[in-house]
Amino acid sequence: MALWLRKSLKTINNFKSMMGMINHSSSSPSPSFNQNLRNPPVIFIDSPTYFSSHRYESTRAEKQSDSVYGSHCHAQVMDFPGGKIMFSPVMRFISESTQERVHCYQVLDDNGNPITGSNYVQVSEEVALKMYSNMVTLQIMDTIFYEAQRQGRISFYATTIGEEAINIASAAALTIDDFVFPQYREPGVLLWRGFTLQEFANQCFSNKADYGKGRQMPIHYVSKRHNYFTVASTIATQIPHAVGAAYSMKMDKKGACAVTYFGDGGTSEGDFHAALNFAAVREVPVIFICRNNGWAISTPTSDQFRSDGIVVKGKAYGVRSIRVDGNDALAMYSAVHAARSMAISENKPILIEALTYRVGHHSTSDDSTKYRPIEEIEWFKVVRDPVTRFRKWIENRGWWNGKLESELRNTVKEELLDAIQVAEKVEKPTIAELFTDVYDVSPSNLRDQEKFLRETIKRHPQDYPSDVPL
Ligand SMILES: Cc1ncc(C[n+]2csc(CCOP(=O)(O)OP(=O)(O)O)c2C)c(N)n1
Ligand SMILES: [Mg+2]
Repeated sequence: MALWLRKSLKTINNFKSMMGMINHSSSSPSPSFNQNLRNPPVIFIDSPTYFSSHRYESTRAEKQSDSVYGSHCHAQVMDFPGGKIMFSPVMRFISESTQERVHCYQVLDDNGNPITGSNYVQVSEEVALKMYSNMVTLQIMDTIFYEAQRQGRISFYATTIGEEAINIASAAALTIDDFVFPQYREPGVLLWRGFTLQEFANQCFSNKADYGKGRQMPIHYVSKRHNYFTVASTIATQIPHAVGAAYSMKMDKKGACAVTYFGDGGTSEGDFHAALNFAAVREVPVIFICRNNGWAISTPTSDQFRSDGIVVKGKAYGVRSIRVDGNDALAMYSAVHAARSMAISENKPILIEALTYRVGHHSTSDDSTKYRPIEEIEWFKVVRDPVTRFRKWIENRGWWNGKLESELRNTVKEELLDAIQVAEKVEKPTIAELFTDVYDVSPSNLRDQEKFLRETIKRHPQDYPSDVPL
C-alpha cells in the first residue's frame, strides 16, 4: 500500500511537472506558485477552496462513469477552475470514439406507432392537426415554387422536403416571443407563426410587398411581426447572433429564448463553435437546433467531421445536448418543449441534433444525383418520410382521414396558385431601393454606384428586366 502511494505520488508529480503546475521546491500549495488561471496552483481536497471566486458548481452534472479509469482513481483530488479533478496514475488517452454512438430519442416508429416506454409531451388534437396541415402546406409550397423556378418565373428556390417535422414540430413547441435565427431550410417555422402564402409568394417574386424590398434571392424571408430574423445563407453567421440576442433577453428578463437553426454544414464553421462557447460561459437561454441531414451541398458528413455527429460537441462546450429523430414530429416537439423550458428557467443553452435527410437537391442550382445514389434518396423518401409517419399517428387516433386529406391538399394548392398569380402582378421595387436603408445620409461612393448603374441600364436596356421601375 505504502509503495503504491509512493508510486502514485511520483506519477502525480511527473504529471504536474509536465503540466507546468508544480513548484519543484515544494509539492504543497505556496504563494510562490504562478497564481493565474493558466497555471493554477495544485490544491488538494482538504485545503481551503482556492478558486472560490472563479469556481462554479456544475448544475445537474450527470454522475461520471468511472469505468474509463476503473479502480485506478487516486484518492487525491485537485481543486481546479471548473471543479474538482481526480488524479489517476494511469496514462490513458480519451478515445476518439465510443463503441456505442449517442442514442437517438424517438417516440414514433416509421409506421407512426408510439414506441413502448417512450416518454413525450402530449399534443392536443387541435395542435396535432395544425402541425399536420402545416407539414402538408410546406410540401405543396415546395412543389409549386420549385416548378415556378423551373418555368423561369422565380430565380431560385430550395426545398425543405424530408425536414418538415423539424420545421413544424419545433415551431409548435416554441412561442411567438422566442426569437428565431434561421438558416434557410426552415420556412415552416414562419408558416407556423402565421406568415401567409401571399407573403411567401411576395418574397419569392421579389415584389414591392416583399419586406426585404426585393434585394434578396428567393427564400430569404424575414418577418419582424413574427420575431423571425432575416434568413442567413452566409452559413452559420446567425448562430452567434442568436447567442447575443439570448444574452439581451436574459438581461431584460424576457422569459423567452432565442432559437437558431443550422445544418450539419453550419457546424463546420467557426461561428458554431464560438457561439456554443459564448452561450455556455454567459449562460444564456438559447436553443441550437442542428438539422443533420447528411449533406452540405455535395459534401457528406463523413468529409466534415469524425466525431459522433454534432451532439457530442455540446458536451465539449458545456452545453446540455440531445440527439433526436428529426423525422419524428412527436419526438421533435417534446425535445424542443423540454429544451425551451430548461433554457428559460435555468438560463442555459441547449443543443439539439436532429437526424434527418435532405431528400431534395440542395437547391435549384444543384443536381444531387451526380454525387449520391438515387436509391439512398428514395429510401428516405419512402421509408422515413416524416409527414406520412405523423399522418399515420393522427389517423390511428381517429383525427384524420382520406377525405380531409384531399380537401386540405386541394385548398392549399388553390390558395398558393392564387397567391403566386397575385405576387407576379405586383410591381417590383424601384432601382432606387437598392441604395436605401443602410445609411441615414447616403455616402458619395454609393451615390456614384447608383449613377453608374442607371447609366449602364440606359446603355444596355436589353440586359435588364423591363419590369423593374427606374
Ligand atoms: C460562409 C459560407 N460558406 C459557403 C457557402 C456556400 N454554401 C451554401 S449552402 C452550403 C451548405 C450548407 O450545408 P448545411 O449547413 O448542412 O445545410 P443544408 O443545405 O444541408 O440544409 C454551402 C457550403 C455559404 N453560403 N456561406
Ligand atoms: Mg446539411
